[in-house]
Amino acid sequence: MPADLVIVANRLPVDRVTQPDGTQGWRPSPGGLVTAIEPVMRANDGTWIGWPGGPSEDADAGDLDPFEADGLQLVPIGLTAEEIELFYEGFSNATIWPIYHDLVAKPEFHREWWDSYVKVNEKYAAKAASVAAEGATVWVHDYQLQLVPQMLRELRPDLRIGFYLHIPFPPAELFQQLPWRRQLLEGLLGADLVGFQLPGGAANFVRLVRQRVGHKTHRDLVYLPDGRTVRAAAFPISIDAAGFEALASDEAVVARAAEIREALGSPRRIFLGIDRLDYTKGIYARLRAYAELIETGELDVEDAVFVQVAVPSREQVEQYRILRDEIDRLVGRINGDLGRIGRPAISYLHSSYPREEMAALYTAADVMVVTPYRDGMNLVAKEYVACRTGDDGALVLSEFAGAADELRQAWLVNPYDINGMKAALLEAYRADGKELTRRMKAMRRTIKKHDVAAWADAFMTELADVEHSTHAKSVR
Ligand code: GDG
Repeated sequence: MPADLVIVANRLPVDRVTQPDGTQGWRPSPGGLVTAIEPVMRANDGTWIGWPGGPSEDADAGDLDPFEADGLQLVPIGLTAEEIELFYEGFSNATIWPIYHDLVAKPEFHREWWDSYVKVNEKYAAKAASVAAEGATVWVHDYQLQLVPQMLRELRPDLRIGFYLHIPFPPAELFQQLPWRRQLLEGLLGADLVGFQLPGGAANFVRLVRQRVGHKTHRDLVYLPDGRTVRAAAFPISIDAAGFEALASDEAVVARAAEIREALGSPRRIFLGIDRLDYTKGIYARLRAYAELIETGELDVEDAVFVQVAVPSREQVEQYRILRDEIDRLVGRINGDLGRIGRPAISYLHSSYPREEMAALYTAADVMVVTPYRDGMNLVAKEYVACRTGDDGALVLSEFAGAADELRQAWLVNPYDINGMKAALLEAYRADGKELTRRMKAMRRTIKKHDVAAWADAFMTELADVEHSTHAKSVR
């Protein structure tokens, strides 16, 4: 059944799981992208192409058939163990990810990783070409699939192609380290519309295209020699604000929030961090800053506790294993040195949770601490705000998260500045009710207005218009 809307993303919105009886089943998978796209898919009866997780014996054997899960049309792409290692863990997560996040970790460059990236991108493009109806709209997502727009355009010039990057797009100074910089730019230029989280990312892209590929550009437009125009613009992603608010108002969630506070020993203040266990998220420095406040007596373990949820992520990538060990050691040391019986300084959870539990944690937390070194947006910060139905609670937010552009009333911090973070944590801890309400009310207004539906609408509307304006331009 050819589809009029095709979403192409690295992952499907479900994970493949082997059930106790040995049969294969599917389970919804969490994550920023899934949270954001699912409503768009449902509203447009779309088809979603992606990898279901786990290795396939022979990825070309067509062992994976399209299926329907929870009312969504899903088309799985199989990846072999080797492709997972080279394309996914390698090029996507150990080359692109660190370069696009300010070199927070050192990127590795390997030609065989790149070769696999090209091959796997071809696979996604071929699949998209085979399921898209004549003249359909295809929306390609994220850094794992930057070559797909161009590959797909070659196969299917009739399609309208959009691309959205969920992570930052780096300045030229960093991007040009990539041995394959030109191919990546040309891959993205296959799209009619390239979307970024922030205007800065779009500007970086346009500047690089001008410098490295030599195309003419004007503001957010790139003029290609074949007469096509590509638009690069910012579409800050958001959350289902009403959905989170409803969840946070649910009786069971409210009761669970009270239970969490009690289980923590009913402290006066609960600090909370929720992140994928990723070196970009600044978990280590944040916990150190908090521990120093306890050491100096500015905070007391009898009054306050820091709950840090670290969601397991990319566990096969070496830098992620190292990070996990470092944080394990740090938490052990902090609690060993500063905790008392039944009163740890940090309550550390290396696990993922259902949405209801996330909402209960957001509801229980007095100070939400989100301090990435670099983050495309950060949905956790927005989810916290959405859950604060009483207009209370403090958000401490890194200036380097995309969310800081909108959530101006947060306590904004430089995550590299430990003393600055300590000061902000204390201020947030000590803030009076009036101050909290003033800030939270303003932030809640922002996210209610700019929710995920508005984000998707803006992108889809722009994508629908782009061809039109392209035509108008080339005719003129
Ligand atoms: C990338 C960009 C950008 C997390 N753990 C659980 C869980 N989650 C959900 C959160 C939130 C999402 O996953 C995480 O999104 P973030 O934005 O915080 O971070 P990334 O995963 O790095 O996402 C980021 C995003 O894409 C979207 O464009 O904002 O900058 O890096 O929604 O709630 N959900 C559940 N259980 C968990 O344990 N149910």
